[in-house]
Amino acid sequence: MGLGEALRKAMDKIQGAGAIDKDTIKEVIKEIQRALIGANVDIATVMTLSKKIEERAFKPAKEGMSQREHIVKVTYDALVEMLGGKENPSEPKRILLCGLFGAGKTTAAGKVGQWYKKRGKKVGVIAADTYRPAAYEQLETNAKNAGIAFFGIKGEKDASKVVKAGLAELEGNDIIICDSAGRSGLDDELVKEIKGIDSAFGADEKWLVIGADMGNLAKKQAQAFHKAIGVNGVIITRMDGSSKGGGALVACNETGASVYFISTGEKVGDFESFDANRFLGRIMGYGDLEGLLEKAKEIDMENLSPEEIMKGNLNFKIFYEQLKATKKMGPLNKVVDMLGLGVKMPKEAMEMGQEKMESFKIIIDSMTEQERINPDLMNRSRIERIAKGAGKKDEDIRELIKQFKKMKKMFKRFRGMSEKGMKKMGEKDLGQMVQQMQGKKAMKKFRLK
Ligand SMILES: Nc1nc2c(ncn2[C@@H]2O[C@H](COP(=O)(O)OP(=O)(O)OP(=O)(O)O)[C@@H](O)[C@H]2O)c(=O)[nH]1
Ligand SMILES: [Mg+2]
Repeated sequence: MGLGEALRKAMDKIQGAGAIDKDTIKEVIKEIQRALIGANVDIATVMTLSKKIEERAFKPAKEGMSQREHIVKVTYDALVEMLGGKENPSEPKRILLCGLFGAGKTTAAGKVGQWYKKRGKKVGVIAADTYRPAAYEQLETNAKNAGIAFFGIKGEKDASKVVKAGLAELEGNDIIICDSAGRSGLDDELVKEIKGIDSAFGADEKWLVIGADMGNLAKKQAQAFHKAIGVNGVIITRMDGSSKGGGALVACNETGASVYFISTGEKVGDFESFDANRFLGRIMGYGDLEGLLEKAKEIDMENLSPEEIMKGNLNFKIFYEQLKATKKMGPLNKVVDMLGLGVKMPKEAMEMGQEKMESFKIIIDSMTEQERINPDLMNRSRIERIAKGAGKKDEDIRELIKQFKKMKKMFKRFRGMSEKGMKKMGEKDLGQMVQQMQGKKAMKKFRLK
């Protein structure tokens, strides 16, 4: 059982409990402890967290929040605090990557490069690992895959020399990343080498690359690197292949060196900026609820009736509001994905252009109120009448009806999921979720039965 599943099980206990009393809390905390220890989180940290949850759990819930919701929130917040995470710098100039053998530095060099490149930066990498024989070629390939500039001097053994030449060659890039050699341990030789590279390179960011499989040992390593060369950020790699990732994350957070990125595979795109909320939400199977709610805050769906939608009573009025909302939220598929529901939106509805939306609006305006509320009334003569009134072709009306039916079908499927999947999410039903999206109710991370 992975960390996410184990934590979810603990949360489910709160939902399943008849009454919320001291025993329930104790049991939940025990489950959480088991989950964290299983992920190699250090015991002392687990105990601190347990205490924190216990202390906060019995404080009165905020207005509008049930005791259950309060406890879930308290637990979730404590977990987020424990995981830490800080936004990675948006304007780094020179990033030096360091770490032990096989940590994933050379791979990360390409990943970091692509990450910033995608955000409009011009990026180059320097191959300052003059230790491993094929390091030059490996980084060259990674740079190519990432679409960033590369510099190295084949056969050169003096890393500082390479760095100096690289800085001159890559001048004009917004960001320069420097790969360095690893060793089996942080010995004097490695410290000396990294210091040498750094004095030639002048890093404003020194990031330690560390494998998730280190688990809570990551703490010692991060501390040692920090003491020796002054690390200010961490990249945790191989999050895809180790159950100890949680432990590594927590350990790094404790050293005060923020985890900026996590690497989740060998490909250059398997890389994400680390955010505790998102991470936790995802591993626990809640989808990126926080991210969704953030987006939803900006949305105004005044006329949308979630209950009606969920009953399957989707009509043209609601349909139009829904389209408008979809438009504001960005691709709805992404939204659905964030919720972890695994449902696909009809492509046409997601990619609908502004023009088409306007056209739909005009058509819906030309309907009678009855037609808007009861789409089943639609027949040939009505279609012809609406088309005339709206100054559109019959096909346009038929297309709207087609889109409408697709959306209706999708909501039906949502409803089916609300009975299974949403329970897992801790949501009472999708209707409530839509209400949350509307911002009508207080934004809560989870809604419980
Ligand atoms: N599954 C998985 N593999 C990874 C990840 N990051 C790196 N790797 C693999 O780990 C191995 C070592 O990665 P490198 O980037 O060469 O590590 P390094 O720190 O540069 O190693 P040295 O230069 O020898 O110190 C490679 O086979 C990578 O493909 C990751 O996030 N997930
Ligand atoms: Mg390397």
